Amino acid sequence: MKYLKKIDPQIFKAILGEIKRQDGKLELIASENFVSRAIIEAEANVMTNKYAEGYPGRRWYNGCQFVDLVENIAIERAKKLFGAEHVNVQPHSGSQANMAVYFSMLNVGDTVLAMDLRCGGHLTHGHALNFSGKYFNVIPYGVKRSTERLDYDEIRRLARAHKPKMILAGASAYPRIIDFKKFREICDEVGAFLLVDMAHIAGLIACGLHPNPVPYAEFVTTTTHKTLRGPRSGVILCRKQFAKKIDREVFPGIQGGPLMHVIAAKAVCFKEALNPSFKKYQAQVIKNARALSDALSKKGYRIVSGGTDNHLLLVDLSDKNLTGKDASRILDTAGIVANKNLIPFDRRSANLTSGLRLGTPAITTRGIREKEVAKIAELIDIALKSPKDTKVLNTVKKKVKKLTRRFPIYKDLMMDLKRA
Ligand code: DSN
Repeated sequence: MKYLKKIDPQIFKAILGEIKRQDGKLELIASENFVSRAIIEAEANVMTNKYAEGYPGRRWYNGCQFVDLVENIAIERAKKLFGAEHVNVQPHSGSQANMAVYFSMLNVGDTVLAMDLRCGGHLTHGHALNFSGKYFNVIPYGVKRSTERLDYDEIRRLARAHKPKMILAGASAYPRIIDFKKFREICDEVGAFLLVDMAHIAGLIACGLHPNPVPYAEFVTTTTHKTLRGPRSGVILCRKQFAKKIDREVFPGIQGGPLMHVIAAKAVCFKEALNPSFKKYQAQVIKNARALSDALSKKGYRIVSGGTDNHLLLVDLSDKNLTGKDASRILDTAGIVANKNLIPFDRRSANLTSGLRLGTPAITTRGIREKEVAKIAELIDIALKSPKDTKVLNTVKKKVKKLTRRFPIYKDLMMDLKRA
């Protein structure tokens, strides 16, 4: 980045700061990860210059032979990875992937059944200020109070009562396996089509460590940067019969020119995910999440639903005299990054929350395993027990630093930057 350093030292410095922050803190935000150097190189290059509105072989601009190559490779790899009939790799984000499905299949005002945000759903699953909540009649379903797991009988009851045109399965903060077959059965009973937003668990699904929704759902959307460990972006998988509708809705429906450099990076992400080593990584992500859940549980923290089947867990802080907001701020001071999160039936507002969401994709990428996870649980506990004790928080911070030094991330990038 020597050119950047010379031309725009302010931005150079900020990027350097961000690399150091990512390397020097323990990243437990469940939706974040660290991409490979190959993905960074695929994304940061001259493909950003190219306009390619349209699809491979039928673009509105000339000079698309190389970006066509890239997009076709990305599509074929994603099809293979998830066993999909048709793939659109152009959505800029998960939200836009979801928007394309809504707008291609629904009319404004149509009824949709989707997971309640207060129980783990996403903004695009019906938040009042989001396009989904503004333009569609979204009926929320939640989890059972006693188990904090999806209640398929209740989902069926709601589906029968409201006759939705679409049922949306998938979540941003749900630690358990989702039964897509059951969702399919409910959809068939009421004549709805099924959209699965698998953004959080796409990496696990790619490796067969969570059931694959593709055989059950007409549409599956995902981001590519969470467990899938690719660039920030989105993808739509669908059945062949909807291919034209979806493609038309992405472009020209809701997007213009695709980001070809990001599509190149997505292609590399899918190649990495097809490699057998990716399965080992995902299996370790789950082992680490379980280890974190068990260790915190032993220290007296209540884990929502009693544990986890995937890459994340939700810690209930209601009996700790701490809000999720306070807890995440305290942990950040100590070098541990996590986010506040509503827990099912939370009595606090979305701004304060009673929960803390913790995920293991990023720490696992840097090589951390169960033994270190137990240590991390201990550090979390020490920090949360002494929220106002600067001395204690500083000691935790030092221990976090020591741990991150043992498991560096972006060592080569740091070397390059030092040389710049
Ligand atoms: N914002 C993401 C998350 O943190 O779960 C969802 O897209």
